[in-house]
Amino acid sequence: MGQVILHHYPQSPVAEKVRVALGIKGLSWRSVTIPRIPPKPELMPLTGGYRRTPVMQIGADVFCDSQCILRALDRRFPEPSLLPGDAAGMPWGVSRWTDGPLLDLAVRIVLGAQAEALPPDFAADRGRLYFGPDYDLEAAGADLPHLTAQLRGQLGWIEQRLAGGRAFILGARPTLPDALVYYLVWFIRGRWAGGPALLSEFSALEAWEARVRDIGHGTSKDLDAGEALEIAHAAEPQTPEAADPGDPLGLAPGMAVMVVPEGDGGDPAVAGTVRFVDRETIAILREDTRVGTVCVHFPRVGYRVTVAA
Ligand SMILES: N[C@@H](CCC(=O)N[C@@H](CS)C(=O)NCC(=O)O)C(=O)O
Repeated sequence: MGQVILHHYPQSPVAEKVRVALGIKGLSWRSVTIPRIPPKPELMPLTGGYRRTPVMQIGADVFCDSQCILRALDRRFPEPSLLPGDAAGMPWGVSRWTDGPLLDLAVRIVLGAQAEALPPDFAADRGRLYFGPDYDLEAAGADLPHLTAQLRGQLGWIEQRLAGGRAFILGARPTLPDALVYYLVWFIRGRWAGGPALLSEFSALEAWEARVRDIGHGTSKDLDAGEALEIAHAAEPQTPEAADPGDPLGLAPGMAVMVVPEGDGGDPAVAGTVRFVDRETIAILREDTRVGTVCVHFPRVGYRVTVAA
């Protein structure tokens, strides 16, 4: 089995979610540090244009989006499971809250609170990516008391869940919902001056946060980006061909498609040929001069697939 290679940078909250999952599973992995803003010339040959963080590579298979990454990790390394049987399905529903409205709120607070101090190129990139072409980080900064009230109420729900002695969100051991909530708490505490004071109200949450922090990130070793490309070039995609007769778009192996994150972030679409399709995943084959044939995986939920004309 090929080694897990994570393309990320230390400050990325969504990457922290995946790093915690690698820790829960106690995995050894290779770490490629990518730039925080485009261009990302040594990531693009792998993803075909997908520019978000993190991306996971296993040989010539490339997994875009933490949803896709976590699912692939749980399938390849089933124990300990991120998705215990008695909670099957539900954690993905929870992720639509944590990665949707809750992340949006956290980003508004973190970027809004330092709107004037952010490097202009970073502010322009993230403003456009998270809030669309009419972004206004100063407006978020001016709305901080309201945004904080929204966040505080929702952190209170997590506090309620953890109060009463539950060590982790689903019980005695850490699972996907812990990673889903932890990365936001990590982001709020580490990147917003008001974070520690806000969190100090929630004692059960803080005790849980320390337990998740102590899990760590598994064992990682740095890898040069160029070497990661060579690894992809030397490998063949391992993704089997799969069709889904119930697919609402009629997608089938061999079709030329474009895949793009939903929303107004200006993300580029990735072009390829369907290799694998089911309810949760689409994987497409694409060619690149630096890596040969790679198979790029995306979640279905949160992504728009169009059949190329
Ligand atoms: N839905 C994606 C969101 C990823 C995301 O937005 N990541 C942020 C970093 S935490 C990002 O890509 N920022 C821009 C960049 O790194 O270029 C996922 O779950 O992986």
